[in-house]
Amino acid sequence: MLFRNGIINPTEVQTNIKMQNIFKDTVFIKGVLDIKKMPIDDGFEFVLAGRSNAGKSSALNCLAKNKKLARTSKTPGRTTEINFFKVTDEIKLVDLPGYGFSKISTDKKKNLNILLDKYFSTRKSLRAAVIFMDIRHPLRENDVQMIEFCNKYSVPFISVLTKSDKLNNSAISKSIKDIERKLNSHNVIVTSSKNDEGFDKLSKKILEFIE
Ligand SMILES: Nc1nc2c(ncn2[C@@H]2O[C@H](COP(=O)(O)OP(=O)(O)OP(=O)(O)O)[C@@H](O)[C@H]2O)c(=O)[nH]1
Ligand SMILES: [Mg+2]
Repeated sequence: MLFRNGIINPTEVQTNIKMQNIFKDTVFIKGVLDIKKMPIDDGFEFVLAGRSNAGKSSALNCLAKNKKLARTSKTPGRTTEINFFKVTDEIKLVDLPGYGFSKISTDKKKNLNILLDKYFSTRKSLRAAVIFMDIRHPLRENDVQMIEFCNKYSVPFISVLTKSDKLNNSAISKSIKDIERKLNSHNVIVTSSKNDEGFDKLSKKILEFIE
């Protein structure tokens, strides 16, 4: 990896990143509800957003090939803090509590919104948001708000349709077409955590944001 003069060869770093599953050694750092307690703002950070129960934490586990990494649940509202995960020394994933969960108190929702506003507006390492949507109920009002939120802070977003195992192939194709049309040809990635599908594509897409 080092040239003889001690300089890192960037082409070789990129090749290594592409050849291995870079997410395989991902570990939990901490969960926070206070911007001051967030890990140091360096490297490249990717935030996992979406409605409660969309499958964000399950997707994180599939990327890392580790079912025990992030807690998942049938009951919406499983993730309650902003959870930071270290992928490598340079890359972090941030698993957010889901939006659209009615049982969270109004005060908690308000605090979370303020925190996310601060996070999106100040976090220098934030490279992109991955927005997860259940393929059966995509682009709900909250998802559109999330996309507008990303646009407001000039944070690029990656759209992911989850739970493709719940639909047949023709319904999947129809859904993709419909959403891509609504998003002005913005490409979507289709995944199934149950069948472990679509995560190589998602992994590649995330890495495109790392220069
Ligand atoms: N069939 C199927 N179920 C899935 C898939 N992904 C997630 N689930 C299930 O959906 C439920 C919610 O998954 P989570 O990963 O906890 O969802 P989340 O978006 O992190 O939810 P919050 O933490 O509440 O915001 C769990 O019961 C998962 O097993 C999928 O691709 N296929
Ligand atoms: Mg979760």
